[in-house]
Amino acid sequence: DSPLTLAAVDLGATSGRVILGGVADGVLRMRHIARFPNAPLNLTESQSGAQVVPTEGLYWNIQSLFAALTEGLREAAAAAPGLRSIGIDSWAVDYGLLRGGRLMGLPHHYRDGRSSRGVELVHARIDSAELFNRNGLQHLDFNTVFQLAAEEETGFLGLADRILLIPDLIAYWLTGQERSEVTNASTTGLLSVSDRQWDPVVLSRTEIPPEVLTALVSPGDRVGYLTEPVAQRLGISHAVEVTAVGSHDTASAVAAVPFEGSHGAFISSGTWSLVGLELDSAVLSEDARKANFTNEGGVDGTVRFLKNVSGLWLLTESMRQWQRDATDAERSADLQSLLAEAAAVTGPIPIFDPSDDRFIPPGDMPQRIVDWFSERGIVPPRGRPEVVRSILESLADAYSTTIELAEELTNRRVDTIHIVGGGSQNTLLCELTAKRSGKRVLAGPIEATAIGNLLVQARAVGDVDSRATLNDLRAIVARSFAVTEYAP
Ligand code: LFR
Repeated sequence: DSPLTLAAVDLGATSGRVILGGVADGVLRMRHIARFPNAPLNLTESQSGAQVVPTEGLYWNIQSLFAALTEGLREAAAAAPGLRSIGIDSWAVDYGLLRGGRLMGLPHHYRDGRSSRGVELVHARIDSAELFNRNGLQHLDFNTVFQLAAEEETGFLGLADRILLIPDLIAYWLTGQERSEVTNASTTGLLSVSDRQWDPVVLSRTEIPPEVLTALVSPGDRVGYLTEPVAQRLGISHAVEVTAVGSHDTASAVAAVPFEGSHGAFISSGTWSLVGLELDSAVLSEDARKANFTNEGGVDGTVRFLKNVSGLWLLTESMRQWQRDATDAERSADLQSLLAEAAAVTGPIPIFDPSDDRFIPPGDMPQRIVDWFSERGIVPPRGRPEVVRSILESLADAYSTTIELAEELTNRRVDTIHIVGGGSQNTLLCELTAKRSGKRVLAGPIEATAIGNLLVQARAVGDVDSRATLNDLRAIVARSFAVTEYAP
């Protein structure tokens, strides 16, 4: 029985969780402590009529998230008297603006529409080819650099003296220390892909004052200890540190992919599907830029060469719409039975591009999918099971073409696709991926993000040898969790 000495706080776009973990005899054990919803605030929806108000927009309810995660940590501390370390990860790119140590307002949600204005402003100062050469990132309207440009125009950025990405903001509230964890910082667009330091050229061209950014830390570094008042609130009377992990959830998830050799690709499948390869160095070719591949920073200096393909968001957002439309009798219809019906659909199913920009904002996904087909003169799927089937076929198709592209762009051969995260539980999605790609799929672990978070902490505090490589950590994953194989 291994003592549970580590806590992972993992915040996803639809829910957050606190999980305890401990490594003994080369095996990771985990205990789920708390799970809580993450419901964004749509302040536009709550306004009446067409009146435009300054608060319009989509935001994260950061206060309620912080309350829920600290309550989870209090329960974790009670269940694990030997708790030594806490690691925090979340989705990427979003941030809080602070002045004098105080948060200036709710952090915007990356699905808020304002960033397209920021794209225009940034591209007027630095074109997309030069930006890619400097930061290695795929173009996504919501990359922090574009969000900040939109913020600058409203005068908000000028009032701030600090920018902290979501996990860094939480670490600051827990420890009083302001730091920027490097894997997540690599998604801002402000970090140089060559040395992974804040890029002075991008900063000056976009007129972001360097003083608003904080010192970088790497996964495994100590951020600080819980402050006295926080420790008291959590019922802790000994020193507990916050350890930097791959604070970008995808960095932690990929750290926990149990690759078997050098021919594996990953799909981190949740709200998004992050599809690609782990490399030692960035690919900055013109072909990679045109294909809109990204080079994100990973744990231990690795590079995640990937594309954001949409994900289970299409499914959850469709379910939300169907709930809104449903009569009382239908309201109980659950995802599991719908997936079973989708699996039973026979005959040809049309597929769409799940990465079309129209699917980014919240709203009526089934209608947008129908529109996508109608605009092209293609007969759309009819009825809910067919729509679900079309979503999953489209994702599987996008997975398969993205991996082929990655093979071409890197001149590597992939024989196995690892699917981790919530999507690895979706049997139909895994089967379709194997079928469409013609490659073996290994599904699991589901909680890859929390696992990657915990293993980096385990190495940092010495529960695992401090010289352990990423491969050694992955061997722990393979020993601790089963995977399900799907043949092509
Ligand atoms: C996945 C993820 C992706 C990022 C998107 C927005 O949860 O972190 O990697 O592109 O969310 O932050």
